[in-house]
Amino acid sequence: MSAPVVVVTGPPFAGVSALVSALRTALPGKRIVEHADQPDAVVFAVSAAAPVVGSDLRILDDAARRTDLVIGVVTKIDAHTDWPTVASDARTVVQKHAARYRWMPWAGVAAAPGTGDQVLKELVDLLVSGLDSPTLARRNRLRADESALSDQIDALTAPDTVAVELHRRRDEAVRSARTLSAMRVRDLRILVRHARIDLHQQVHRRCVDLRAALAEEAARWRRGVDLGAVAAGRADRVAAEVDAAVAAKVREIAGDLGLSAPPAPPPRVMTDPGEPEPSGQELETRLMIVLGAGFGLGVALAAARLLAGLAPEATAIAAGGGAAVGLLLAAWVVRVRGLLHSRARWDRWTGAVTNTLRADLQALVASRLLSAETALAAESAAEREKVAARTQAGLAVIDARLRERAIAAATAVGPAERRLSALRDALRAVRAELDSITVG
Ligand SMILES: Nc1nc2c(ncn2[C@@H]2O[C@H](COP(=O)(O)OP(=O)(O)O)[C@@H](O)[C@H]2O)c(=O)[nH]1
Ligand SMILES: [Mg+2]
Repeated sequence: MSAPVVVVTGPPFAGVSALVSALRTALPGKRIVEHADQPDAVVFAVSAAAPVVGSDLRILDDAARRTDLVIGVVTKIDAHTDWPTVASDARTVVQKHAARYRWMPWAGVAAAPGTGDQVLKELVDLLVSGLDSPTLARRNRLRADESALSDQIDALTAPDTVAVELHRRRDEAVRSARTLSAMRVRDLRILVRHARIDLHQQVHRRCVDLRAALAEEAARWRRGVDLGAVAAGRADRVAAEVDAAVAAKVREIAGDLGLSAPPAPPPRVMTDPGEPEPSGQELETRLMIVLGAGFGLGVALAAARLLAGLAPEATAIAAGGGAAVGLLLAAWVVRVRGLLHSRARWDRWTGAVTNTLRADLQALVASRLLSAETALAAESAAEREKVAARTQAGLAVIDARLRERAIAAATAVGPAERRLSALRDALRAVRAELDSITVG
């Protein structure tokens, strides 16, 4: 007869390897291993330093699938004086986990103590008497049957994983279609709002620059220069730049949303700023001439007196020279005054030109963005409809497969139920037999 096989198992660092080598020395007639398919006994080791957790219980279940004799062990009791508490907690957790562990014995061991003697006797005694039991072979066989029957019942009652996966894919398709459509609408609105702010700032900046440039031109204006034409040329250029900026923004928004840019509407007709106000001020001009003449006369008299003083014999020439100087100065004063007046007029006019242009460009930005938003929203809605149609088609395929599975499951339900109840009867019988042996 071959040597009985004892598996020692437990969570990492529980002290399994140390316990295996200690048991090999203590029980030379047995095969002590860490893994075996069908052991005669299982030692489940947990460290006195750590409570039992869910993953530890899975290790125990796996090891004891075909073995009824399972002994619980708390290791390293030399280093942890509170080990009885740990042992009692471990026992409670394991008992709660499965009814079959109700009668499982527990012992404390110190297989490789840091200080002091090895403590192994209680475990060795439990193993020896357990392995000697005449009913062990039968109990282990029944335990293997119990596990096999439970596996078959689990397989029959397990949820249909394909159907679960199909349901998951269905939910995801619906969710992503919904998110996509909500995102598109929100993104379009946000992008247009940002574009509007940016373009209004551009209009403001360009108009401020234009105003400054035209004010400079007006300050330098000379007779004969057509500042009206210069201002019109520059305003056209600014309008063309803003128009191009709006078109670029619309293309950018469309690109961001994966839509095609709507065609640009025909260029907007700009408001004609009109001619500068007529110089008009007749009264002022006349007043200027009178004042200029008075000033000239004063200068003429003063100059004549000065010249007469210098050359008393040539009074007539002095009077003539004085009159000429007076006349020249009077003409110059009137002319300069006229020039300054015209420059001020041009300056006011260029201010009005820029204000009109600004209002026009702001209206252009607003109307172009509004029509772009409308066109893009329509295209996006069409796109969403296409996506929705594709999603619907995908859902129809999934639903058809789900229906197929449901029908197949419904037709198989009779035989499956019969098989399940037979398996459950068999399991009950195996457990009853196990109980009778344990109790008896
Ligand atoms: N104090 C003490 N330490 C132990 C005992 N048994 C094992 N150890 C220590 O616990 C650690 C893990 O031991 P090991 O046998 O390798 O655990 P395994 O990972 O379960 O195989 C090692 O550092 C051992 O020295 C013991 O009885 N007493
Ligand atoms: Mg080890």
